[in-house]
Amino acid sequence: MKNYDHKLIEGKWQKIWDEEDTFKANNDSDKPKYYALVEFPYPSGEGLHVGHPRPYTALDVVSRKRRLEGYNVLFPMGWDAFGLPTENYAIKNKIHPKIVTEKNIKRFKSQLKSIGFSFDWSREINTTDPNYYKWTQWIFLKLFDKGLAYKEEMPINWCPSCKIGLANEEVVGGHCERCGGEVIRKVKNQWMLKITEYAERLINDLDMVDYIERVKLQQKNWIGKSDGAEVEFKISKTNETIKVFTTRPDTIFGATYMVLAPEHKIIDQHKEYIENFDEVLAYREEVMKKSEFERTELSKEKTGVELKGIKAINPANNKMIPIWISDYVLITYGTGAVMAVPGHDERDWEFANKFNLPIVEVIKGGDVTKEAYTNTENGIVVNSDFLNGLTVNKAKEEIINWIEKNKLGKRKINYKLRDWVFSRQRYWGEPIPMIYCEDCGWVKVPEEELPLLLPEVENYEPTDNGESPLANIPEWVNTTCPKCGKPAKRETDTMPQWAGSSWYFLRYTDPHNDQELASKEALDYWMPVDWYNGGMEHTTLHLLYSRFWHKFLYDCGVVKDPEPYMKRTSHGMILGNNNEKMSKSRGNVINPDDIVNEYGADTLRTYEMFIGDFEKSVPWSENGLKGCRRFLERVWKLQDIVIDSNEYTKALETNIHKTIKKVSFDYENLKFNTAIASLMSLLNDFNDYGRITKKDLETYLLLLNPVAPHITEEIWSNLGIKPSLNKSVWPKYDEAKTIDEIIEIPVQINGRVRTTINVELNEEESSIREKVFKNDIVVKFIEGKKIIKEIYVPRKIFNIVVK
Ligand code: ANZ
Ligand code: ZN
Repeated sequence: MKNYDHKLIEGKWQKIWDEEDTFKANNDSDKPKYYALVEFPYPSGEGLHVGHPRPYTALDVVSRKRRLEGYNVLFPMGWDAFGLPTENYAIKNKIHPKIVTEKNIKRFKSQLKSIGFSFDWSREINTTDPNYYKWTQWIFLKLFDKGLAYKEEMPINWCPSCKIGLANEEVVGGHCERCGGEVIRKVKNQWMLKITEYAERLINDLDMVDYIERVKLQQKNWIGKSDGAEVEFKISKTNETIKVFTTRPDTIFGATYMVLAPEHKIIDQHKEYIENFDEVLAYREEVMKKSEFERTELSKEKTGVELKGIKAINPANNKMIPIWISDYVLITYGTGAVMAVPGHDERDWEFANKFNLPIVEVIKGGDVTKEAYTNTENGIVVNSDFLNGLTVNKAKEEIINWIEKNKLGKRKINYKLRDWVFSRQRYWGEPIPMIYCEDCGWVKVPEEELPLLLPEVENYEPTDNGESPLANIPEWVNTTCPKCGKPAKRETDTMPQWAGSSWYFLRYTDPHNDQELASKEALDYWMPVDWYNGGMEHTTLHLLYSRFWHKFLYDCGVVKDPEPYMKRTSHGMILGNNNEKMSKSRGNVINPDDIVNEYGADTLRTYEMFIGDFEKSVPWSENGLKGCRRFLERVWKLQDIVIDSNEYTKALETNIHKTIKKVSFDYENLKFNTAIASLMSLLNDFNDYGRITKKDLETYLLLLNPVAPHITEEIWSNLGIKPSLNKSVWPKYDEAKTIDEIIEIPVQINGRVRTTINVELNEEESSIREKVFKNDIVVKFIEGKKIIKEIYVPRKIFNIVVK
């Protein structure tokens, strides 16, 4: 047999698959459907790195297996191509982002093709294609129609020296990524999407889907549901009340002061009563420079200013308590005000300790002079008038009823989730199809005018006052109101990076449709996605945003299911060989092109699946890669010992059936590494045996094919089997034949056989020992005695000596 020439083989099969449309998904098929989805990449200038193929290979394995199992499989690929890096590159090099994107996509595509993924390339999509973003804009208009898109003043990150609004990822430790200057928060009118309206459904419907538990938890934590109450505190001198949100109304008698977010409206509304208003303003100014993350860091030294001249009245005991402002209270959560209970809240305790505010114990069990007593689940209430003696849970119910009866507030559920800021003052994004008219307010661009094309500009930099570069094109900005015909102005903000990826999985079902985002039939047939795999970094935002849009489209009757993805898994990263994240600056990036060239796509694929636990991050190793290449060379050499027989090799029958079972199971359960290990072990068995029947080799090739598709197709065709491997059928195993021969082993205690146990012919000693000591009769005979000796004579007898 000639040598294993990966270049020749891989080029040949990739061409055949292309020409024969082998992986084309059919929208009209009698077969059951299967929709496998991987996150589409952002086509960066750096090209693919070896981290990309890991998830793609995993679902390629699943897709190829499903096709052999008789499914009509949709496994698509596309480009999430709007976004900052391309825009920044365009600014720097004065090249249109469209040209940059085209070039990057071309590179990515040829790289992906060289790895032999079974994508249906006829369904390739690109979020920057007007035929695609027409529908992104269309969904936005639907959201606007339903009152789910609105404009509101929101703070953005602003670099005063670059005069530019920055995305969160451009702010590094509070500083501008470009110039290093301090970034401040600047308030701007922005488009917002009301994702909060879907918060409850986004939690509850997680019960319908099969996501790994950790991902469900991340979704829930991100939404952050809190059960509690809103309570009104009167403010002295004014006729005003301030509402606080608390999850612990049972501790209200311990509320010894109040803390407001420095941005709280009441401060400016009643500045005439605040004696130290200047000090308050100065503090506020300092705070505005900090990110929310910095503000709420637990370990941080507490700061704050008392509002001198006014007090709040605790409605439970009518005591006057001081009002403070501090950065640890956020304006964006709850009501922007808290009743501080230093006895039982850590941050309140630290604050009270620093500023000498009174600390009152209202739950028994800790020592509140030393630290906040927070672990109060089973605590009993004290120092709290009519709540005394109640458990925390009872007290909560009791006090909420009392608050509601006395019209001091109400039961309230709060979510951490905020509405989604859907505006960016940037060029390389979908134009928001809205027009502002002095008379009519915000008016939609008429649907029949979509797509609203991104116009050509000279310069991609945002303007000096932080508007998008679109604001610099008067002939684009100035238009007429679609409602009344008067002069009006277009919105110049564009959509955020997340927009295009919030519905892309729907477009794949019918990517060339120019009448609808996809036909009802196509959506009904393919959706929901059966299996979606993507990065851990996307298990919060992208997953949440796309679930939200899908639920919205469900409410509009566009899709038939409330959830888009039936199953969601996540992969670990591939690290540099020094265990660090691969990055250009660390100089440890491995380019898959080099690997494909030198070792072959099949070796790369096998290694990426064999490298370790799919869900964990693992370092790249050249030796591991070489080991996989040697394995494939040995697979290739099986052709030297093949005998022309349509029978199984009787002596290896159990091993073969066991391997079919294990590989079939492992491919479905993210255990690609152990599947490959068992294929390596079966290969050894054939080599030890000295020959392999054609029948067994066929089975072997089918099992290995999803991981190493080129070499297996080639050997298959060398064997002269018709039709080609990819039109064949996934092997079945016979359960009875997966079980090793069972033998009976006598168990002897102090020289007398007391019982027998059944074990497999090749069962490990440790497992046999376990069985022996679980046996009822053995347990009875050794009870209360000391084991002096145990000897196992393999396949003969198990001896125990006790005293
Ligand atoms: C009194 C109290 C006593 C509280 C106690 C906690 C423990 P989660 O669970 O995250 O919803 N809080 C309310 N609004 C806030 C804001 N805008 N910024 C910072 N903190 C805020 O937390 C709710 C609790 O966080 C609320 O319950 C409030 O403090 C605080 F022993 O009220 B609590
Ligand atoms: Zn008008």
